[in-house]
Amino acid sequence: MTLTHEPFGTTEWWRTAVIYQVYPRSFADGNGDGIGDLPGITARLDHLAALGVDAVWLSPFYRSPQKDAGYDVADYRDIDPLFGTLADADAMIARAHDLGLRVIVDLVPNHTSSEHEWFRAALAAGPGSPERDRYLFRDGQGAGGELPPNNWQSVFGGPAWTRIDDGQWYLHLFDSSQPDLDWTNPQVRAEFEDVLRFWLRRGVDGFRVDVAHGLVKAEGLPDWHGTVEMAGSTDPSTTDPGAPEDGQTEASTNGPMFDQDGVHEIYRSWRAVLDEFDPPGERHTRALVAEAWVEPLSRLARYVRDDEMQQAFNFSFLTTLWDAAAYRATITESLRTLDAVGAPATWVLSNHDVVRHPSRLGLPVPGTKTNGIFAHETQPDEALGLRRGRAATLFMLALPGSAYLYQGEELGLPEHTALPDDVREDPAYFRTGHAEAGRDGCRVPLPWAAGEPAFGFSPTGRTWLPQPTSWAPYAADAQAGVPGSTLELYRSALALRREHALGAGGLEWVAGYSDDVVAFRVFPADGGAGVLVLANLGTTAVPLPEGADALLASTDLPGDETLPADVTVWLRA
Ligand code: TEU
Ligand code: CA
Repeated sequence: MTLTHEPFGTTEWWRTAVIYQVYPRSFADGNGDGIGDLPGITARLDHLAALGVDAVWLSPFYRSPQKDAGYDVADYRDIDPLFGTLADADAMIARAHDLGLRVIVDLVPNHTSSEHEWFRAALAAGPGSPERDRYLFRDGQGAGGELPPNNWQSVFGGPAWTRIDDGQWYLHLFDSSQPDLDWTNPQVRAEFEDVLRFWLRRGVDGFRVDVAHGLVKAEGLPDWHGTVEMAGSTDPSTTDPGAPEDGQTEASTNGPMFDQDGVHEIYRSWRAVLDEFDPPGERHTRALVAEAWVEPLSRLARYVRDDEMQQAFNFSFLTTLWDAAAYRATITESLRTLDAVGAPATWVLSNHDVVRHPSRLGLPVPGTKTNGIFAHETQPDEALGLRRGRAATLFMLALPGSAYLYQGEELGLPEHTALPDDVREDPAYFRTGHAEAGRDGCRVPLPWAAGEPAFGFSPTGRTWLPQPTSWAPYAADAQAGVPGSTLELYRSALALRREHALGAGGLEWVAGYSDDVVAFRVFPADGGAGVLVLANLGTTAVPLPEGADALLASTDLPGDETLPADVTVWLRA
């Protein structure tokens, strides 16, 4: 047995929190226009309290032309009319706090919308102006400047530069409607510190920082011959055959536009801003969470040093393939590198940018294909994927640290893999020339009530993306109180996690099981025995320990003292 991680005990809330991601346009529609909104969220927050999560993170609800579903912000201090008003945001935050839920909002500092007043002013003011210096405008190459300033590609496909009428080009790592800011400009730094204070004054408990690894670009914007893409690359057919066998793939995130040392100074200054809001005698009550697709984990750990952010999403865990040895390696490495800087590990399987994990795990090579699935491609096995998805979630929720859930995963929702192409909205689908399906399939409005129009998402039955007709059995009201349903599995797991203080626990690997079994014991700081977790990622059943006392299993156990394939069990240790 190897002790991998000492218990932390319970200190700051974010060290152990289960954080539920709300994607506002698809959570619940209050006014019937087919798009989710803040009143819809507020009305359904009791579902999250009953689920047993500690906090919610909301994807952007700011004023935006919605070219990238709100990750293109035109005004960081206002709510888009699609989602409601500032008063609706205040009411949502107050209701969440009444229910004991903390609130994390999304901050998008790498780029603004092209409709932001700064970008409009930059276009109007012309080359060489201070207005242009808040963004990355450059002259082109070639005799007439007709070639882009460098060879960078957008993460969504196509060139990362767009030329404007007076001949200059501007950089956009994402869509052309998302011009990158120049973070060497002090005005940009001051503006975002002020935006942080604006939301802290409204009572938010933290920020999820979008593209946290992208703000600073290498001096001189040098050419680069690597590839950038959404969610890294986990499809073995497109990865380097010499890539390590631990399930981690060659980083696609190490170019001159990502993970530059200069970003850390920015986060130190933000940490100081958040600290202004700590009540006397308390420390780090507000949290910063890095969305940084950075590998290896030792580079990611730099974002969560004590004077920077509190957490970083663990995308190495999300992209680990369905393989016990790969999971052991990722979990060990995550705990080791994050312990070294005093930060909690985080765990995540799904979000609004990747194919939902039950669908990924139902593919012939389980865990691949993060970037969308078309109807004409190999389809996931829905039942097998759900069985594995539940098993994956159950071992994730036992791990020490903080875990993220993406809305709808508590219902076991699959990806919508049969969306007609003419309803797609993700710019990644368009900018890759339709080569990638993109992210719409994980963003379909939630089913709340099996018998109602739009499965209860909207009072009028309208939905901005169509829901599969097969979703009735996934509706929240069809699962609530039903033993064995995915919703009840999540509720039970979260209740037991709290009861046994698993998030604050230590972890040791347990020997004596087949290599295909992820076997570990998690134990509380107070020295209690804790919980033995066994996840069978192999193809045949394995014997359970003698006298095993099951607290919870991801699928009903057969009762013959075995753990079937693709099932996780929590046993009293
Ligand atoms: O996604 C960030 C993102 O796509 C990159 O981190 C990328 O995967 C990586 O750098 C590739 O190496 C965020 C949001 O989650 C997403 O919804 C937005 O579309 C995007 O930023 C732009 O704001
Ligand atoms: Ca609405």
